[in-house]
Amino acid sequence: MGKRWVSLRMRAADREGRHRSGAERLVPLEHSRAAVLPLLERGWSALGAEPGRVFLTAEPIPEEQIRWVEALPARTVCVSCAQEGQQRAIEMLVDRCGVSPQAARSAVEWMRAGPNPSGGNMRGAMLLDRETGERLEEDPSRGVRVSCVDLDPASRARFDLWFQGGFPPTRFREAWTLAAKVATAETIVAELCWSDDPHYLPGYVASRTIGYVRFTVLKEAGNPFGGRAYFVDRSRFDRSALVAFLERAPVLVRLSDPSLIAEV
Ligand code: PML
Repeated sequence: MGKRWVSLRMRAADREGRHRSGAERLVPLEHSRAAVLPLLERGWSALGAEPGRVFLTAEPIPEEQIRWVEALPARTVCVSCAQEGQQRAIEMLVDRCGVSPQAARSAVEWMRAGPNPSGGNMRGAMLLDRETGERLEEDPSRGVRVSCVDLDPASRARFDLWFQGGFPPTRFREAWTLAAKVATAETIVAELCWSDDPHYLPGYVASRTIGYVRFTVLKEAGNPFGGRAYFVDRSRFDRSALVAFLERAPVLVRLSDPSLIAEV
């Protein structure tokens, strides 16, 4: 029998059930106790003084089910303001990833105004037709939440050694890890993301072809809206298969060569 792994998921929600924070880990069973505490603390700190709940789920995963994928090469592009960052992100989606200008602009508009059609942010990502920009999620107020993914422990150690605990922030590591899983979904041609944290301004465009390209500023300071848009090739799109892969297929990301992250 192979090694035993555990998928850990944390979700914090306010009293009305509105999403406040979420995080994922996929760790060897023997690391699972140590991994739970930071998730719990993160959930509580996202709620602050607000009443709410933190949900923690732990699910055993047999090693045979885990798919290994290579980490994406990552680099940072410096821009001076959100307008420049968004313009350059749109150009990258259009010129390098096969997304139409209309679909790229539509994603930016949704993310600036709050991607949830009922107002505000979503727990998961939007699925957008790469040609028309049409929303393709079954429930557009929930979106699709990528789960069951992590950097494998040896790669995590390599990553930490490379950056020696300094830059870049944890947010980069987590987003870049999720993006590696997303990029292996064949029907997704690209991703656009920035945080819903009003004070965290960087964001990225990612795909199999360009890797993970961070922009130092992709949203206006103080804007509480953000999220993720996955651009989908409609001709090959099977929603249930894609959602099953993103939400449930266990994936470990391997960083074989730290020079992939040398330009972050
Ligand atoms: C998020 O908060 O989930 C989005 C994080 C975007 C990370 C951008 C980066 O620093 O690379």
